[in-house]
Amino acid sequence: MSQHPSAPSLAIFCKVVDNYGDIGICWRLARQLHHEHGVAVTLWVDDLASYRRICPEVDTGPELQQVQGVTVRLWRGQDGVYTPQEIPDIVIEFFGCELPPGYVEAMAACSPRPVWLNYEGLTAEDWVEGCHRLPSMHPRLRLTKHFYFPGFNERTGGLLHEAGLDERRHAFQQDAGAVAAFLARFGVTPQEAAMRKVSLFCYPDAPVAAMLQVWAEGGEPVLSLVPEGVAKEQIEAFTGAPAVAGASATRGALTVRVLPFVPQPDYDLLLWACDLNFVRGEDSWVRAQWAGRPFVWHIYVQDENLHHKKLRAFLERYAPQLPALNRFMLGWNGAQPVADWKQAWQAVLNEIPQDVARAEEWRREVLANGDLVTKLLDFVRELGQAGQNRV
Ligand code: TRH
Repeated sequence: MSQHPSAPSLAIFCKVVDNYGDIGICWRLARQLHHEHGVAVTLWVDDLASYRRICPEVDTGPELQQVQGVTVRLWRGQDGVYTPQEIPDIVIEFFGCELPPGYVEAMAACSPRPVWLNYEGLTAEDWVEGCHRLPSMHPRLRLTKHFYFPGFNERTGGLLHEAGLDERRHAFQQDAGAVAAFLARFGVTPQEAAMRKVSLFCYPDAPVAAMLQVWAEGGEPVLSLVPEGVAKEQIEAFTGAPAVAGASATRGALTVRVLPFVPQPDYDLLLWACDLNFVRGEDSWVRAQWAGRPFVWHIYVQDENLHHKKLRAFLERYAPQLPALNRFMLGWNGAQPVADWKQAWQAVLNEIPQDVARAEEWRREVLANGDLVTKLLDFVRELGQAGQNRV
């Protein structure tokens, strides 16, 4: 979609703290705002190399470039002088990354002032409902920032979900040839494609070695597809070779294949192609929820085991009727001991039909509240109508 004449301009500031989730989410947000709503988006990113891994069109050199209609600017740091003319109608700071002070000064000098949102991390905890859309006054300047919390129900900001996603997913999953051709790109043979396919994306502390052993000793053939760099030591112990893209090994019933880190749209295809997905962090977790397949979430570790609370909050919503998946996810995250991984996995397998049904039901439930970008733009319009801001 080209830019609509009345569409607002918007900037997203993204600090790539660690891993790929932050830029992964900001890039999705930017694309959808531009492609579906015609918003003129500028994405400020401090780490173009990480961005390039999920979007190979990105050039790691220039200060300024256009990527799929989005203006991408290298965010060099907190210094810099900005003028009010440079400030768009809407400014989104991702995950409390601090905007450059000069930029904030320029925002305050605008008349009318821009809408300023802090896009927060996703959690299923109840407290989010009380904090979503709350204002926070700047201590010194005439500026108000509002908190925007993504979430799973109508009292939160929704989840990123682009138009036509489900149609594309269904078409792909129903086209065995397309699935086989996609997997063949990674060396997956037709025989392997007929096995139970499990993608494996997790943090280093996941009990991967135990799982590999269960699959290898199990009664059914399993193909595990592992992005390069994930569970490196455990994968190398299994394959007996460096865990670089293209490496593979079979032991017992298990074949492991190490995949290259693929561009973001291909990661969706991987989730759609597999029967079960191990995902992590925030963005792959959400994408697994749109894949219509059972998933096991590995949550990012937080101090004082706060992440276990977040995991339980999600499981209470998602899996109250799925005891095996519930127990397995708690065990995978170290939130509950697992006496016997073989038994825990078998219980999940026995529950697969219910897990698949729940995956579809959940997707419908969550999307009934609208998608995040539409809700975010509605909120921006409300703020504009309240007379405090532009738009
Ligand atoms: O990379 P992550 O661990 O990101 C995390 C989370 O965002 C977490 O909230 C944050 O606090 C922490 O980083 C610092 O996992 P996540 O969120 O799943 O992001 C991975 C991104 O990488 C996602 O956009 C999907 C993408 N991806 C690809 O594009 N290709 C691939 O091959 C793979 C494996 C992932």
